[in-house]
Amino acid sequence: MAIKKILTAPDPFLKQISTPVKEVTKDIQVLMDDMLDTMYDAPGIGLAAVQIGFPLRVIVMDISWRNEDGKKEPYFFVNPEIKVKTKITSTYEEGCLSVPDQYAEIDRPEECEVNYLDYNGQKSTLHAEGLLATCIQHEMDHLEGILFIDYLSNLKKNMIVKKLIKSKKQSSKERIVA
Ligand code: GNR
Ligand code: NI
Repeated sequence: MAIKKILTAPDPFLKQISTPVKEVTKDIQVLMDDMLDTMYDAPGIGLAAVQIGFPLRVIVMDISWRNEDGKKEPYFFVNPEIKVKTKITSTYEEGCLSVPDQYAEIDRPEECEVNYLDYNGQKSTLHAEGLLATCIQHEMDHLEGILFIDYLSNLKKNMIVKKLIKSKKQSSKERIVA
């Protein structure tokens, strides 16, 4: 169990296409455990392996743990593939741990069906709707090197990227002073 550093835009590492996992080995399970710790600590509701420096097709999610009852319901996805998605879209205000403190409304298919391997390497299918559907599609974009800001106009995207670069410079200065 370990908390890893989350890479942030415009790091070119986040732009790459992640590689399928051959087999869900103990190493992959350890990676998933570390991803979950990192996600809960951040805090976030999803994380793709590439965000902590492993460009593999692995995602963890838990959209329920910040509810009142605080019960954790983690989902693990290895080699996920979207099989069906609805033409009807819904809009959510999205954020991303790799795009800190920036939010934007994004349209995505309202429902989708995903095939994947679970934590134990078993083939599974998930029918997702609402926030779950939005989140899995956001995470699957990470596997293709896509961030939610890529859906915005160039103007909006450039403004966000400039802010991110500025705050990165600022925090590295603070590290030198400290
Ligand atoms: O924590 C997160 N919240 C979120 C909110 C709306 C849509 C998508 C997300 S995913 C994000 C965590 C993250 O960056 N995962 O890649
Ligand atoms: Ni993200």
